[in-house]
Amino acid sequence: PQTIHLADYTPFGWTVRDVHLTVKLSPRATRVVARIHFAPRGDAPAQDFFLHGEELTLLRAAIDGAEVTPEITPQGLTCPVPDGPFLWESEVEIAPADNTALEGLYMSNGMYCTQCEAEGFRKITYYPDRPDVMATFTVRIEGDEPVKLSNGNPADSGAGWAEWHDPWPKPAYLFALVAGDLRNHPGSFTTKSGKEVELNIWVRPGDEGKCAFGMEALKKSMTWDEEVYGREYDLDIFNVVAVDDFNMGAMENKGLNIFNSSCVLASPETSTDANFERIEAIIAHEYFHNWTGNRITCRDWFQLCLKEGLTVYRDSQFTSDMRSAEVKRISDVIALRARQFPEDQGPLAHPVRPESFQEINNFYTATVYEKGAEVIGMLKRLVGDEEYYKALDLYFERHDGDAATIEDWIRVFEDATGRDLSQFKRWYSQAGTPRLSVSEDFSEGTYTLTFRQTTPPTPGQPDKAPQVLPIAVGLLNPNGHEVVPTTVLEMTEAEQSFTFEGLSAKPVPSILRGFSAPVVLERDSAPEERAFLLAHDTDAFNRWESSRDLARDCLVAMVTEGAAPDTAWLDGLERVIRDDTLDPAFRALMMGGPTQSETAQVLHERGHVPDPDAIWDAHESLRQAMAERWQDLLPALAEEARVTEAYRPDAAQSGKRALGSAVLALQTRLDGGKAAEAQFASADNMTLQLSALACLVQAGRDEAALRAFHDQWQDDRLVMDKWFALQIAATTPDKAPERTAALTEHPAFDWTNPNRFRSVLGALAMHHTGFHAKDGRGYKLLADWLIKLDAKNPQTTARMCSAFQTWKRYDADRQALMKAQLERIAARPGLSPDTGEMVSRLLS
Ligand code: B3K
Ligand code: ZN
Repeated sequence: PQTIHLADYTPFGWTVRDVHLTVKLSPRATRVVARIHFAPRGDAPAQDFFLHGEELTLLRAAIDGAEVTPEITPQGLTCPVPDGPFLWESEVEIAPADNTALEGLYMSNGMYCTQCEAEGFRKITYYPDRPDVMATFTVRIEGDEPVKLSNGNPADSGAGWAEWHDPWPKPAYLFALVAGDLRNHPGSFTTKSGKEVELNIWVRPGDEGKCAFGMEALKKSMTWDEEVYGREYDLDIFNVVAVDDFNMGAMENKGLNIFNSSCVLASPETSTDANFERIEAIIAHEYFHNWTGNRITCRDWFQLCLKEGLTVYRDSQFTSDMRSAEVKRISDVIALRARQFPEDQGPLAHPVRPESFQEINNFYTATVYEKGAEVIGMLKRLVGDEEYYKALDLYFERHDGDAATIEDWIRVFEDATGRDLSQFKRWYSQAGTPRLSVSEDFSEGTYTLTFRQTTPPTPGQPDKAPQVLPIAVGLLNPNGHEVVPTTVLEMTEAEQSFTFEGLSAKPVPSILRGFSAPVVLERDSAPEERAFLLAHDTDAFNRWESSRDLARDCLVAMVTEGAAPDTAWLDGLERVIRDDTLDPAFRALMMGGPTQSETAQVLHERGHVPDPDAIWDAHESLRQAMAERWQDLLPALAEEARVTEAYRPDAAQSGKRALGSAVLALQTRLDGGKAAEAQFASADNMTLQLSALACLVQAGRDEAALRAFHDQWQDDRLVMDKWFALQIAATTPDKAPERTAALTEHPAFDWTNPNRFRSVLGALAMHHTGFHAKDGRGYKLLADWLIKLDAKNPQTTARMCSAFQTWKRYDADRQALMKAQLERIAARPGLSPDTGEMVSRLLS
């Protein structure tokens, strides 16, 4: 396999004026006729005319009307071409019904659909399939399917055909086509300049009733982008389609977003509060790409974070505005630590802007997305809100219609703010999570904080330079009053001190408020100080964080020294949980505590080898101690969490239900599942039903409930995904691998459907103790299935290989077992390049 380097970028030698496609649909013999106008561009180095094309049968090719015979390889074709502009015509045949990789044109439940990002268009026709080649597209679809959709505006249609025209030049990865027997949930939106936009959510017959929430989310997103970023929609129509077989969440194709049905379909009976929040965020994310991704796209795939980091940042701002900003920030940091930190600290570590890759699909990672968004957040904190929006205005003005780079992005900020951002730019090129330690000094009214930063080596980057760290700090006096409100310290050196004058007593610092930089903060503060911040900090994030720190210390002591749960921390936590002036969602988060993988990560960071069984035991005894300690408090909290009005998936109600399920989980430890059984029987929404079922599984009292749930929902594929996942996720370690194996034999286990595959094998990978079963049966089971799936769907297989990314953290026996499975995958004849690249990076 070939490695591609950022440093080797060269522009394509031709521009494409326009593309005309005729797609004659047929499951095993779709014909694609392309007519493309090319013109040489003077500013590109001399090169052969090369068009990407994979798995295509070329039937005919012509240049300016004269037949030609190109030279064909598995990657594409070359052909002599005239010196000036010319018309390229080709006709190819493809078989969407045989396309199990779900990339290019494929079929899902009888419906045609496409996924072209990153490099799927080359499986539809011969084309310069690279994001810096932008063109207008006209697409004619021929077929009997009642609904036929493509990008842009509808141009014309007749019996058995429909034509679409997209006036906005775009790269091929944003091309989309959908055809099938679909029903629409219609809507409309008037933009701020008075333009009427037709909106549709297209679904399979029977799913019409699950579209209303997505439609409202879309309208809210359109309004928000106008109000906050001044960005208006730019076509007459915006279509969203739900498909069941999809490799990821959703795709921002111009004017025709395609969604994994799990990321758009919602109803109170079938979706949890968390599903609703995620759907709202993904609808927003894909919509926001219309400006950050589509109108301004990426020059090459190394610049992926240009659109993804920024768009994730924008969707997190949107969710903060729609719901609770504090709760969103805490949830984002939990997710960052769970997904991005392990990546950044293991064999898969790579910069936010990678410098080389074999398969770009392997770089749609938490680092590119979530750390990419953190980088934007830091930039905003450093320059301030006003300058940030000034810079964004300039970005849209200067680069509209461009395929841009991170250099362009940084230059916009430098020009708009007058700052030198050369050191800041390191965030894009240097991989790894910086560690930040801090010491303090107080004398004669002057308080000094001294910070040190180091970043451990990552693959290919042994030496790290200091990063620019915005460190948000506030100071509290010993009475718990804030004496210095949040101030952003700008750290640029490896070691740097900051002073605060005129203090009458030694203050208590609240450091890294709002998690102002994605670092590991190493601070050996006294437990009393953490308890003090838990009680008094005005920054909600750090209030939560101080409790989390105490929880981490407590769990580490329990695992490594057999210590008892820390009662002082539990007392402090109880005061917060009891405080009914605080948002129930925030209190639910406070009750949550670290996951077992997080404890493993913390142990690893502190130089211990994590033992999954010991971690399980420690978590169990801690939860049990909480339940017993709070047994008188739980009924009152349950009462407070009760929602009496009709179900609404908004922040207020979801927060209450989140508190309720945290309480129920503890209560189940005291009553063996009585309360959970009652809730399961009376639940009229999926949030309550599923949280009750989780408790019953946990308590081992699940047979009847699992059967009832199955019988109730067996015809709803998205709910059945939950049924599969939950009984693995919530079970005890000894049962997790067996249950997984048994569920792979279930008649409803359609392993070619990525959602179903993930709901079973993904649930195993996320069951920390179950996956890490000492005899290696968890590892073997996952590897067996990855090998099997790879032959059909390399993208989903490769992505799921990251379950092994922390393998070097564990004891020698487990390491050997995991390594053996990775080697077994690597040795598989015919392994896809996608999975091949992942396992070789994991083993390196
Ligand atoms: N841009 C797509 C992801 C495409 C993934 C290709 N393997 C969805 C998104 O980030 O919005
Ligand atoms: Zn995106």
